[in-house]
Amino acid sequence: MEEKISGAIIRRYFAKLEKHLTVDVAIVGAGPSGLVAAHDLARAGKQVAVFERKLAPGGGTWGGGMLFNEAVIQKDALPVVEDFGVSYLEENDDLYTVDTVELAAGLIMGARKAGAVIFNSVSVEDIVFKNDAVGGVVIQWTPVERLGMHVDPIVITAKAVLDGSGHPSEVTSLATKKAGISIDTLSGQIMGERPMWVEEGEAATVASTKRLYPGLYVSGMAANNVSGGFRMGPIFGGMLKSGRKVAELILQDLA
Ligand code: 48F
Repeated sequence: MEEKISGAIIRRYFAKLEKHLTVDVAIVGAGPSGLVAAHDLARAGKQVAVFERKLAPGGGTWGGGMLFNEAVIQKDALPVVEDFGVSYLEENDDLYTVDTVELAAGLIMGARKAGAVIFNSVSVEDIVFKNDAVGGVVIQWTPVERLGMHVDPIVITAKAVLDGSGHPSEVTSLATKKAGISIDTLSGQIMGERPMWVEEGEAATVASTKRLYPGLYVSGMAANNVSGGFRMGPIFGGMLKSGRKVAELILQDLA
């Protein structure tokens, strides 16, 4: 019995990993924008792998505002929430609340059930940059990264890479620093997140969701950081709509 359990885990995991060594879309970060994008892309028939540094996917969803596990969404983001079967309550002024545990669990389940595969505890430490385009991600176990062990990573190739890494926009940072490219922002470089201004930040999150360079896309707080948008705190409509928008952009480009 002991051997059967270990064998089943190893066989299934490595079959899953091998099947995703080359994908249509590699998504870095299982926050709300990355999970919505993963869901929409997988639902449209694309092969999608999500790489999440932490053990638990969900990014900044779980904690609501200051660990009060409720978040606010706007009316125009309700269709996304409904797509995932997450329940909500009406507050006022076209604002609604969601239980963030249900939101995180719902987004993770929705992405999985649509066919996206999530590799948790796996960090993206570099990009593939070939023929003047971003062509994949370089991955490593998070514990190896955290312990600073001298171990070479492995590579996932992809037609499109989505930077859904949140505030630090790690993938775009790698692309500008290591590949030395100029991206689609006013300065051609990462502009840096600005302080809190909810309405502006929410609008900028969606407006800044874009293709930055051939093969490289950005969503969520990473999009805000890259384009110099304001932050917005525990309101999630912009994140959900950003995930939906970037999936549409990638689908158009891969068509
Ligand atoms: O930040 P995060 O939740 O992504 P998001 O979709 O949503 C932002 C909101 O949660 C919240 C907000 C603004 O106030 O509404 O902040 O932009 O999740 C990003 C995920 O990416 C993972 C990280 O652990 C987190 O779960 N991540 C970051 N860098 C890497 C990574 C990396 N190099 N490799 C793998 N995962």
